[in-house]
Amino acid sequence: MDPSATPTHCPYCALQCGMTLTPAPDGTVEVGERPDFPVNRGALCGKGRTAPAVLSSRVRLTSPLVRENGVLTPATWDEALGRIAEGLSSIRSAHGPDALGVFGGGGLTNEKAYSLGKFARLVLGTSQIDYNGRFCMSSAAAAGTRAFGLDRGLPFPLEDIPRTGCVILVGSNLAETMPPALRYLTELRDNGGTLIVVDPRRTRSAEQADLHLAPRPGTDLALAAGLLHLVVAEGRTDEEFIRERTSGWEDARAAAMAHWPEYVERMTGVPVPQLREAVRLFCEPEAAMVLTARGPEQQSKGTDTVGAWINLCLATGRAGRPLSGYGCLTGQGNGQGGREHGQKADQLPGYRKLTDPAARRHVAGVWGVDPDSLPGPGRSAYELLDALGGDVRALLLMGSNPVVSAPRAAHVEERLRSLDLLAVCDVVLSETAALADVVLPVTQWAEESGTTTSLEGRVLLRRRAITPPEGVRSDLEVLHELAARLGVEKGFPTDPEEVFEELRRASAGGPADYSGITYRRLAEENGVFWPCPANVEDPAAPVRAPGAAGVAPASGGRRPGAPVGVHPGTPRLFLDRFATEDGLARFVSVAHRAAAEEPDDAYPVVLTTGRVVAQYQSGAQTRRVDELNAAAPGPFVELHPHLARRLGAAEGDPVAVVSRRGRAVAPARITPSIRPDTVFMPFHWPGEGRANTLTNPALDPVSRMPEFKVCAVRVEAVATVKAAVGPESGEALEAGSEPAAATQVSEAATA
Ligand SMILES: Nc1nc2c(c(=O)[nH]1)N[C@H]1C(S)=C(S)[C@@H](COP(=O)(O)OP(=O)(O)OC[C@H]3O[C@@H](n4cnc5c(=O)[nH]c(N)nc54)[C@H](O)[C@@H]3O)O[C@H]1N2
Ligand SMILES: Nc1nc2c(c(=O)[nH]1)N[C@H]1C(S)=C(S)[C@@H](COP(=O)(O)OP(=O)(O)OC[C@H]3O[C@@H](n4cnc5c(=O)[nH]c(N)nc54)[C@H](O)[C@@H]3O)O[C@H]1N2
Ligand code: SF4
Ligand SMILES: [Mo]
Repeated sequence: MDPSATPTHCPYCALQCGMTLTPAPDGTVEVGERPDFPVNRGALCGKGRTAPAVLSSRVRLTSPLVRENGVLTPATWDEALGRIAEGLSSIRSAHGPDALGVFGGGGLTNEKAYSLGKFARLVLGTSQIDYNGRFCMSSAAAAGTRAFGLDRGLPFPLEDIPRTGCVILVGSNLAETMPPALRYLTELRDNGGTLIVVDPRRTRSAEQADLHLAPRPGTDLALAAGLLHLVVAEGRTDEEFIRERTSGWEDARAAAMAHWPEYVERMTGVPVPQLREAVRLFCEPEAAMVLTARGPEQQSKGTDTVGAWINLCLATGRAGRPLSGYGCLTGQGNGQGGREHGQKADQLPGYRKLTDPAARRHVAGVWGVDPDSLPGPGRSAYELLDALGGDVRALLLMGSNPVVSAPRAAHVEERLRSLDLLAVCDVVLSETAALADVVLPVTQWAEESGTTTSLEGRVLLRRRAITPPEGVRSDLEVLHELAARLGVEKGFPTDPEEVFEELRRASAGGPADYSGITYRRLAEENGVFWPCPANVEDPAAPVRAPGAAGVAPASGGRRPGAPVGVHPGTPRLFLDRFATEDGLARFVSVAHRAAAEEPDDAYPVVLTTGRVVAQYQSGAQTRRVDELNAAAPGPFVELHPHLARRLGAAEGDPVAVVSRRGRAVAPARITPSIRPDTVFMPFHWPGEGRANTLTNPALDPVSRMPEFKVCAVRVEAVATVKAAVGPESGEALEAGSEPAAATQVSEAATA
């Protein structure tokens, strides 16, 4: 490896591929391979390869901006920070601390997420903090906690996948969303294992499968319960496992038995012989796994749906055993760590509960405050966005672009505009930053150090590789400065390692215990899997951190050469016991229910949404990269040839998709790979093709996840719609409308 190359990790998804960065003489930064990092072994997708393009000051913000006479205008840091601090103070004086909102992101490092949560509760004193992870894997997290007593996306490393017998991949298009990870599925099949993909579309991932089940969106619960019915009917349950390692089977069994194969076929559209074949492939081998992603999770019954898939694993003894188990493929770069350290409405660092008196005492102790001064749980992400301009008057936003990515986005945009103060920290002028009163330009991945926790629960060190441009500051500096201006001089260090040292103490003894992890270790090892408590006496013995019930130790034992007393980290969870009080995994009793919005005469088609390989999330970063725009230039509506024929739409013709919340227009992409009753739109773009103008903010009752994956729409060829379309709810249709004053930015601002 070139000695000037810094080993680090990609800024984007949860795979956190290893890469190196080398500054070139012309000021650009070169990405190199890091074959020593086992997860991707040097492979990168196009987003990772081109990530340095977003470091260029041509596309990013390099000066703070404040709104003057309706226009965002360059300002000094002092003015911009002063404006935010004064705004926050005066709104708090007038309306109380809960009038101040904070919104974070799963892309933020552990250090930033931790500091943001601490800032909200300790400096602002507000309960009103949540983050975009609520839109991501919150249903799987809730279901995992309910069943296993602990949520870590994958309870085993990716390297276990090729060695199991069968994988059911539910609503993940991994071939596009984590391309280097496709290797694990290819190797599985090379080893004689089988792959079942559950997706309403025949995606690139589904093309790899031995069996592709294409249910109607929103019916995964019925599908999973139907498979469990067949498992029972065919006598394929693992009675010993059920008896010794689970509770709640009788009720779950009874609920599943109501899902007769023919009923399930009717609900899901998956033919009975395919259901039987899936059961055979899943049950015949020694070991098997179920992996879910956003397809089944982003539903108003996402938590119960994941619960139904977990039930299937438990009933067949495919959990808490080597090479078997249920896992969720977390999405954002720090989607896992971002949900552990306190930016979620109901959480304290270490994956502790904000309502648990012992957790409050511990964290308040680390922070040096009275536990009673910590506010209680606040609203979930969508509920918080919906409350803006009502009782929440100010919002500090870091690491998300809800104007594009939130459900019912036109309404969210209107709420953001109605705030007394919107302050956004970002690297680029995102669509949300463009609405702000104050924008702060911050450093990003390659310009600062910090840790992330990958989808495997592997804590990683991203290293600073280059010097940031003039004019930008880090998110940690922003929080430090704002805290000081609001009267809290101490407790917000700007050095990430110092923050991490405090995070270690705050997480000690919690479910996500990082206390045994140090920057030094992370620099020497290829990441450390949590839980990793400090001060273990015999690292080979099963370790139970106080409060973290039932966490099995790393199966590999002590790291060679590691000093005695250093915990090796925990690649595999639950092998001895689950993390519940009694050590047993809990079945849930769940039954099929309809989506919040089912098709009817006015809106006869189902819309589902998701991703394409070349764009990332709201596109704030990747839409600024030429190579990625060439590959994925804009939104589209994927529809089946039958539906296209009915509309009279040809490939590339603009089609309008209309829901009760609004209307979006994008070119038709006609393909037999989607169900005829369903259309698909990627959500990466703003403007008239914004998918989230249409989506339904109906929330899951447990996880508060919005129903991004199912809503009812009608689809019309644009030439014929002029007279016909109109929102039934009477809501303003803001898709594509250029908000006159608010998005104006003075020329100098982004130069
Ligand atoms: N290229 C790219 N990669 C990314 C991201 C990105 O934006 N772009 N984002 C990252 C993040 S944060 C995340 S969360 C992950 C998401 O990764 P994935 O979950 O793989 O991505 P999605 O495209 O949202 O959804 C996956 C699949 O769910 C299917 N689906 C839709 N409705 C249903 C349903 O009702 N049931 C089932 N079973 N399937 C359904 C869709 O057809 C789609 O193929 O990707 C990460 N990686
Ligand atoms: N219809 C539909 N909508 C969806 C989904 C879907 O499947 N369908 N998926 C949902 C999911 S899973 C997710 S995760 C969300 C994601 O959607 P968003 O929350 O909008 O995520 P990003 O586009 O990644 O936004 C991150 C923002 O933070 C900025 N940023 C990057 N790094 C930093 C940093 O270090 N500091 C600061 N301050 N800013 C930074 C980026 O420039 C960008 O503007 O979208 C959700 N929305
Ligand atoms: S798969 Fe994810 S982590 Fe890997 S290079 Fe692509 S975006 Fe980056
Ligand atoms: Mo996500």
